Amino acid sequence: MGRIPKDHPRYQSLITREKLVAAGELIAGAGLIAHGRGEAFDYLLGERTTGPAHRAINAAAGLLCNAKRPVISANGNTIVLAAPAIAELAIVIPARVEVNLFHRSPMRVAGLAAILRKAGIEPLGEKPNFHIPGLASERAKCCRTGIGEADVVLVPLEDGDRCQALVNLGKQVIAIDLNPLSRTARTAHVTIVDELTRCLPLLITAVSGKASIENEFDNEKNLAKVMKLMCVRLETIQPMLKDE
Ligand code: PTJ
Repeated sequence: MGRIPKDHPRYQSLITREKLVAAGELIAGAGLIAHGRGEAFDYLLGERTTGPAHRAINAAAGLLCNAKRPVISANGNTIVLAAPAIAELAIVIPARVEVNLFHRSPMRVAGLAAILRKAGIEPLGEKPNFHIPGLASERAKCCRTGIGEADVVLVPLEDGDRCQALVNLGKQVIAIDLNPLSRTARTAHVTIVDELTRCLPLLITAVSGKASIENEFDNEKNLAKVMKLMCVRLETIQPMLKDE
């Protein structure tokens, strides 16, 4: 990892990038691109957890606490950036964690599962025996006792096709995605538009307090509020830039 001066104004952001790069082949090439896209949307949010994100976190906690078979689906970016928080969340819910990759290879699955084991949980995913119908990508491969039989699935950094396939299978889907315009964000039942490592501790706290179910939660309306916040932020930044 290259040396990053601690007083760099974007120290945390640079450390996160280095972490992804240092993970080598455990991160898909496309995972680096996905991270950059996430960063761009996070700028528009002001790099903070917004009100709509807090509401989505509560709605997600309600779903997870009341699920019979909750599963957290974890990909390369999620595990490399947040394995300890994913493990903690899985323990407090409690839920199973399944390694499920878009760019699947035995080496990546084994390496990522090992990181989760080090974080204290035994993940599923290394021996898939279930196929998500209607999905051509490698992400269709999963475990019957995990994603296959889950009633609620948490999918951080999901791709749109699989999110739709999980919804078609009758699962309640919770997405974490900084892009409120993505197909995943619009297809999931609850979308937390927030940065993964920022919102996981909040989700753990909400689950620990056994958050009340947000029956009133409307994903479409909540996403519209997020986009409104982004527009307001751009409008308020613009005059500031003109003054410079
Ligand atoms: O590890 P694999 O093989 O399963 O591949 C994982 C990636 C991320 C490559 C795969 O799932 C993928 O291609 O995802 P997408 O379709 O690029 O979508 C990723 C979404 O996550 C984008 O909408 C990003 O804005 C968003 N995102 C990226 N980083 C973060 C994020 N959202 C929350 N927190 C982040 N740190």
